[in-house]
Amino acid sequence: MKAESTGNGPTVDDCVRGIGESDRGLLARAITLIESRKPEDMALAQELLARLLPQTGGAVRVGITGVPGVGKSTFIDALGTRLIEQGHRVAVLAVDPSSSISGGSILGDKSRMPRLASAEEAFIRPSPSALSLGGVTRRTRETMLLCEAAGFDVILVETVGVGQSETMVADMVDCFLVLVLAGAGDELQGIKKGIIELADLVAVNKADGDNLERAQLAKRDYAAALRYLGARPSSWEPRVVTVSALTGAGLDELWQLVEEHHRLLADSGELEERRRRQLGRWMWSLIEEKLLDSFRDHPEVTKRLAELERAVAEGTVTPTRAATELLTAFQSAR
Ligand SMILES: Nc1nc2c(ncn2[C@@H]2O[C@H](COP(=O)(O)OP(=O)(O)OP(=O)(O)O)[C@@H](O)[C@H]2O)c(=O)[nH]1
Ligand SMILES: [Mg+2]
Repeated sequence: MKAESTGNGPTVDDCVRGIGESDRGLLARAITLIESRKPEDMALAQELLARLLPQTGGAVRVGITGVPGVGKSTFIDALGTRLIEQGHRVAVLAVDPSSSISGGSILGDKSRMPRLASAEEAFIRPSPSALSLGGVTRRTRETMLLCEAAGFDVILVETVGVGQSETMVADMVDCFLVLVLAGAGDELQGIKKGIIELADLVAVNKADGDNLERAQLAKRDYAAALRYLGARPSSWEPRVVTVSALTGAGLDELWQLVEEHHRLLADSGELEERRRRQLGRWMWSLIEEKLLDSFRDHPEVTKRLAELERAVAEGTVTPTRAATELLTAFQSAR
């Protein structure tokens, strides 16, 4: 892709126009540009984003997490299909830091979302393969903005509990939904890892058939756990519901809660405040990432790093001394 029409790719102008017209092909190519690691592409991507920024921010942004097998793909397919029937346009994005290791994304897998994948009003984008979680989340945030500019009014961001991915997703959405199962173990899932503390909504999935009663009991347990966690800095009280992604039971009620949450936050000014804080943290995480990259790539650092790491592990050099030496080498040779 070129800024001017010197090559065969669409120009930034083409992308701005195409995305404004909800051209899915151009949206996909613009996302590819966002995901590129080539410096010239990155510059074009930033130019494109700057041009589109006034058209962004209009969607309800929902993060969805849950352990493998909880039913995320089934849930997103069922919920997304309903939303489309109600006239929404739904974009599904994924944050999967493991995709860079496995080489392919396990999330945003279109074959597990058959109805949504074939719908004109839906757009599914798997997790970008990038080296770091920071890289994956930056690209997902920017992709979210492109989707909003293309007129998608619901953005669903899916993630699994790998490392910090849940925290990162909670920090890019308006509403964070945790899917859980009834009685999989004694522990309430997500409590120990602090994920439930991030939740605006908890949905006990697979509340169908023989499992219905257990799901209702689990709902009570989670509601009690949320009360136990106490007050948060928000006027919204987190809620627990039971759903069945398979039968569709509870999905309408759940979406009503998402909308209620959004209205409440918008009316109280918390939504704007939340998004502003997210942008500030995002900027800082980019700074940290870039600084760390240039530190690691610095010749003086790479020369000494392995040896100092070994010495620290063996206890012959203190971590403080090693860190100081590396930072001094980094700063002095610029
Ligand atoms: N009974 C029942 N089964 C469900 C429900 N939702 C999902 N399942 C089944 O649970 C299994 C896992 O569902 P997925 O949607 O693939 O789960 P996932 O969370 O996306 O899993 P990963 O992509 O591996 O993280 C599938 O066999 C689904 O058919 C539900 O509400 N009720
Ligand atoms: Mg899945």
